[in-house]
Amino acid sequence: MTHPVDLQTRDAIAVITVDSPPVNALSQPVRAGLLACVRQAAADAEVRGIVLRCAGRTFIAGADISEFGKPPAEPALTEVLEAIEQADKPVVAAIHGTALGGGLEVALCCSHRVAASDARIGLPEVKLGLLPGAGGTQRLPRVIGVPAALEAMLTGRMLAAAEFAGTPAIEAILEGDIGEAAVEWLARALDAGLAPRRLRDLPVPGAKDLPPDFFDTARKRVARDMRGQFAPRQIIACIEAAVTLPFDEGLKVERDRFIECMDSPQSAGLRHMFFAERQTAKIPDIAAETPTRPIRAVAVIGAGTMGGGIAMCFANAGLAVTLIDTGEEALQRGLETIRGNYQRSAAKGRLSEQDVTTRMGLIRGATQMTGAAQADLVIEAVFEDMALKQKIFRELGELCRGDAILATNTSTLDVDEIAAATVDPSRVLGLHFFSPANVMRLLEIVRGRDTGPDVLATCLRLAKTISKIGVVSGVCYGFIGNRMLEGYGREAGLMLLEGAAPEDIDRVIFEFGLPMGPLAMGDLAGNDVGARVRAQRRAAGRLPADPRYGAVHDRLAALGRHGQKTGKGIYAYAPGNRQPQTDPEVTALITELAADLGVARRRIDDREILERCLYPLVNEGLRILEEGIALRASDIDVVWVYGYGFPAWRGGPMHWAEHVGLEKILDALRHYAKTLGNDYGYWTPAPLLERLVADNTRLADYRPG
Ligand code: 3H9
Repeated sequence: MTHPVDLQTRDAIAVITVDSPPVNALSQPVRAGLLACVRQAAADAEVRGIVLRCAGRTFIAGADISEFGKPPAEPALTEVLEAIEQADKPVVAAIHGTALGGGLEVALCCSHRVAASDARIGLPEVKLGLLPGAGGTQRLPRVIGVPAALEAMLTGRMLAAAEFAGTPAIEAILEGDIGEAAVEWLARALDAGLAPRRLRDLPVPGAKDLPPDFFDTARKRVARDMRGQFAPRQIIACIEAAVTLPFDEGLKVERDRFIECMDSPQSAGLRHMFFAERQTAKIPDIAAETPTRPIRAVAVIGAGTMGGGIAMCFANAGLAVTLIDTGEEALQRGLETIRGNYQRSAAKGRLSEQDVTTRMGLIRGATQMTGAAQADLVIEAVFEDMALKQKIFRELGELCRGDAILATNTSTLDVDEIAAATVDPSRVLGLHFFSPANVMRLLEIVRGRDTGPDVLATCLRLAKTISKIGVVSGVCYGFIGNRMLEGYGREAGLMLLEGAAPEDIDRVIFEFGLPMGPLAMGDLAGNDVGARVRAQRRAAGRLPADPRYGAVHDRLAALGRHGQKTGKGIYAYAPGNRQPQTDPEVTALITELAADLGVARRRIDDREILERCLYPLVNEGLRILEEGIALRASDIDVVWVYGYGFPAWRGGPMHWAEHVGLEKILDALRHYAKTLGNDYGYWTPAPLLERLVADNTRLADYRPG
């Protein structure tokens, strides 16, 4: 196709077709084509009405996001919209697939809209740190009312077009080919005297009946639920303008606020994440057409919290799962926990009783490993013990079908060592789920030395099937995410000894945008867990010989202060209350420990807290990148946003680092090496950081050799 927009006229109806795969985004050629075709059809005296349709899988899915941040190219979308809205004959948008963002805004400028029964509409700009900038904030409230429009724009959620059938939003739901059906609908409507109608001329329904504090309440809600985000507040302001100002003035408010959003670092971060998420499945040495193995039946070994959560992921996607635990009691407990989780979701209205029955019906329990014999994929989720895992893999290698994929959910052990227990290590890899496995979107897919390309490709596809974002990691201790967590946790502990209050460390990280700080997170995960891992690593000679390393948390664990589960950790917790309370006992304990270790205490300001928590994390990310453990910086960002709650609007730690400035980070590492000492290499810059700064190269452009 040379032109992405085509015009054909038949029986006095002009059909304009946008054909710009994959999603008919409003790129410059599409805008130019639309403008030319609309003008031509509008000026043609023979044409009674116009149908605007799209070829391929969807109606226009929005502005072309890859053009954002570049110099604007003519024609502007507003010019196209004006031509559509000002046509003196009816223009019908024929919607199939998803009409999103600028795509829906185009449809709202048409005089009428019809849709296929499964079509969806939405204004998802907020997910890109933007607001609908082509009239959506002014037109949508005029057709679906203020509360529904506000909800749609703040959540960015897609709505079923059928929900609005028979309203000015969607005049009719049509069966069959939507383009053909729309032409017939328009011909009949024209015969019945259909005239163009502009949504801009409609009043905002129910505007007078809104409670006086409607917008203030919305502002309070976004301050709480969308903490730190810029675009939601701007969206509210625009909708308020739709209610209080004439249409054209409202449009002007929208334009100004849209530009502010577009220029914000938050939108840059979220746009980066949009493409980052879609990059993760692209593996340079694995062709897109690599054959994948069918996965219909899955076996999960270990019915603990992790195994149960993993089983739920597959049942939720409609796959049969065998949950295996050699202890009958543990198995029954695991199955009951799963049922309880589903029932809680049903009680909240998120699942129907039928869903609960269907999903539980897909999960079968077994106490023998032979339960895995027919599985296409087996995931081992027993506790972190190399000998135990090797034994399981040896057994699986013998009893499973030759083409079955064998995966370990280990978060710390060497996947290659586990794979070596089987005859065919090419079918082994790591599938590292994050807790709670049925909720967290991240799946680290650990590629072993011998993992087969089709095995990897199958698991990347599978991640999509179970609604996860799969990120490929090489083999190393902690893989991408937990390896980077190490320095973050280490510095939090050291700063406690040096004089920072726990609540200050957690506040700084919370204010930065993470859901909680490192100390509150430790209390949630259990300080005993970390202490056990440290003890093992220390025994294996894998920890720095630094007596301060993990000292505070080891002491807490030794005192039984395991965190929320024991009511005491770094903080104290009142029974039944997760709100952390400062505990003077802990303050005394830390002060005493610091004295024992000879650590001088001082005041540590917020800036130092932030830098010491996050710069080591970034520095480790650069090592991970240089070693080829991560394929690209943006994969690391995806891991941290979806696995650890790093704010998406900061674009993940690596994008954020670039925003801060790599040179500034390098200077800070050198500064801390000097002021805090660098006996254990904590502040040694990653060689890649030094090179990128010396060569003035962007991290986003770096690919491991
Ligand atoms: C906007 O409209 C602003 C206006 O209000 C104001 C302007 C003045 N642009 O997701 P998929 C690519 S803001 C460029 O895997 P699916 C995507 O990168 C926009 N590219 O498919 C991928 O490329 P690749 C508001 C886009 O079937 C390929 O298409 N609209 C765009 O799972 C397939 O994408 C949105 O935010 C785009 N707009 O889901 C909608 N969209 O193959 C964003 C997609 O090279 N898009 N691509 O990796 C979506 O939500 C999903 O893509 C969609 C399809 C649901 C449409």
